[in-house]
Parts: sequence; structure tokens; C-alpha cells
Amino acid sequence: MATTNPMPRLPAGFLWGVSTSAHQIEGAADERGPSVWDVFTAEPGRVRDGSTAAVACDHVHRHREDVALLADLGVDAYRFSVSWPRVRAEGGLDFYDRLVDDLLAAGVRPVPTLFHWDLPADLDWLERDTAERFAEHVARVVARLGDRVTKWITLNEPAEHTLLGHALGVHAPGRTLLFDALPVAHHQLLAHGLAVRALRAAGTFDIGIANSHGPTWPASDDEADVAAADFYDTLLNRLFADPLLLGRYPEGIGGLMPGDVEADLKIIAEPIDWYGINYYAPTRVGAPQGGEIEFGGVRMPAELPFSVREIAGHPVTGFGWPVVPEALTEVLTVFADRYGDRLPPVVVTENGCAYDGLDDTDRITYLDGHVRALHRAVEAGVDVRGYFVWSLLDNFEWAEGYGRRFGLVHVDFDTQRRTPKASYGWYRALLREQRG
Ligand code: IFM
Repeated sequence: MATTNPMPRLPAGFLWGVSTSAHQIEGAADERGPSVWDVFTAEPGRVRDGSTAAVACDHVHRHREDVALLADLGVDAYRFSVSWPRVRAEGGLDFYDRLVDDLLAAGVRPVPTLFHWDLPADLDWLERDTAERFAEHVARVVARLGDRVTKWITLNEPAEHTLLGHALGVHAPGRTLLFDALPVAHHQLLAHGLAVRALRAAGTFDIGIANSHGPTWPASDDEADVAAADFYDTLLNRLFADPLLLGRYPEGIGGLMPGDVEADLKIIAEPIDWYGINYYAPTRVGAPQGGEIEFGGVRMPAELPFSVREIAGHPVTGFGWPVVPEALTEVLTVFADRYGDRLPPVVVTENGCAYDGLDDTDRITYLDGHVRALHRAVEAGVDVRGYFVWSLLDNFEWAEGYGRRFGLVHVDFDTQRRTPKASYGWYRALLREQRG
């Protein structure tokens, strides 16, 4: 259960929000071009329940109802993503235009993410040119929305898009390139840097990125386990953060990247105004164990130089992820120590959990624990400026289909009926309390 101790106050001006992404909620697939996710989900066996996101939460047609839920919830900000395939379609930007107007009219600040994995199906992150195409997409979106939108996110979790989509093949586009997927990381980083330039050229000044991070704990003190955990930490916590914040790749990685990396790093390290961290759970990592293993629904090939292990002694979410709020304090303080004054203010751009049911006390316990953990990081001196719950609505959870419910609001996918869960009431009350 959530503790009954009063929740400590986060500093004045702290931004409270919720997050979603286009492919996971929008539906209206026939009103936009195809993305790599449409191609992927059409292939048998790719999604656990065989579903697609063609309708999802039908948000494009029901966004007014969803904006009313946001207003009633009382969030300061709503993080959504702009679908690149929709922007390319005739009239596609009209939807975001209406959404932004409706959000502002409801007193909710729009915070768009410009890429959340739904790459147009004819593009490919293995191609450097995709970074240039992304900058054009960004310029188009900011030209239309930049008069009303002031806070922007370039990319969501390029690490997952690289690892799950291109190295391990469990997400779109389903490639199994292992370390040959690294150019995908570089091209997304380059795309980010070019996007920052495009946004600045349009006069915007409040720009961030949402990267997934979490503590990596070695399976034991054994040298081989520690080395494997360090390597995993480099992939998850440094591969994207070092180039963005320090202008260089972690040792040993730069040589694996394509193109004129030194020149690109200058673009990648364009200053940003804040750094987004998506945190869900820590990872325990040890030396390879030989043979393919399955972890959290992901098949990990034997060639990997590490193996992911169970974290015992903690409750787990409906997804089987360990619930460890103190690991959020840890990742925030480690980042502040590691990057010092190179780290701009931080925003927790995603945090949440999958549980079934409307009376979701487990989710309340999870969120309550994590907000307190965030507060401990603030007390320890980390400059954290916002917190976004993942997610407003139950939605299409990628390769898991509709079986993992992350929403504060339950969605009946047969009728599209929205029903606020107990956690929605809890978050609403928290926000009121925080504002005194
Ligand atoms: O649903 C995803 C989201 O798209 C990216 N971050 C993690 C969430 C939960 O798995």
C-alpha cells in the first residue's frame, strides 16, 4: 500500500504530467501513411495477442474526451507524440493543430515528442539520410505548431528503438543485427542534433530528449559479472547520454559508428534545455551464461557479452518488472554526479507500471513510491523539474499488444469506453495537494 505519510512538496513550478505516444493510442491508421510498426504487426507472430494499432484508443476521433480527462486530472502538461506518417499525409497536421488548441483551452501545456518509434515505412535508420529527413519533418511541425507549443522533445528512447527494433528484432522493424545495429543509434543521435537546430532556427528554446535509463546492478562481485554489468551500463546509460552531454562516445564505441563521427558529434551535442529520463526498473546483469535466454519476453542470443538476471526480493508489476523506487533516486543522483554541470535540469518523462483492474492499488503504491524517490533525489541536490506518468490511457503496448495496461484510465477496446481507475483519483488528489 502507498504510505500514509504526507507526500513531501516538490518545488514550486514543478511540472506534473502524463505521457502517451501516437502509435499506441491514435488509431485512424487509414488517415495516415504506413509506419514500420504497421508493417511489423501485419507479420504473423510479431505481437503476443496478434493485434495491431489500427484502432488502438481511437484517440484521433476521441481526443476531445481525452483532453477533458486531462483537464479533470489537473495535470500541468501532456506529453504526446507527433506521428511522422500522419504529418506526411494530406491534412495530417490538422489533427495536431486541433489537439494543441484544445489542450491550451483546457489549461494543459502541450509537450510533443517528435519521434516515438513509428518511422514512415519507406525510411530506415540504417540510412544516414533519415536524419536529414527527420530535420525536415521537425521543421514542418514547428512551423505549424510553434506559435503555441513552447516545450519540445526530439526523440523517445532511441536506445530501445535501436536495441529492441534493430539488434534483437522484437520491435519494428524486426532486425536482428546485434552490434551491427549501432549505426541506428548514431543516426538517431544525429537526427536529434539536427532537430535541435531546426527547432532553434524556428525560435524555440525549451528543448529536451526522453532517454530510458536505470541502474545496472552486477549479478555478483565476480570480475566477469562486474565487467558484463559495466558493458550493459554503457549501452543503456552512456551510449546516448555521453554524446549528448559530453560530445563524445563512450570508450570503444565511437569506432563502430559510421560517417565522420567527430563532425557529427558537434551537431549531436547541441545544447539542450533539459534532459528527460524515462525510468521503470533497474536491471541485474551478469556474465554470459551460454545459450539463448528469454528475459521479460525478449529472447537474448548467446552471442551477447552479458546476460540479464532476475532481481529477487522486490514485488513485480503485471509485466514482471521489479518495483524498486529507490533505483529512481539512484539513477538521478548517479546522473547528476556523472555529468555534473554538463547535465541540464532533468525531467522524468516516463514512469509507470502495468497492472490490470480498476481498483489499481498496486499502481498507486508504485507511483507513490516513485514520487517520494524523486523527491529524495531533489533533496540530495538533483535539479528535477517535472514528472510524467506513463500513461494516461491503457494502450497498444508494442509487441505485447493490448495485454499490458499502463493507463490511469481504463480503456475497453471493444467499446472505447474510458473509465478512470483508482490511480487516476490518487494522482488528481496528489496534484491538488502539491498545489496547496
Ligand atoms: O509503452 C512504452 C513506451 O512507448 C516507451 N517507454 C516504455 C513504455 C512501457 O513499456
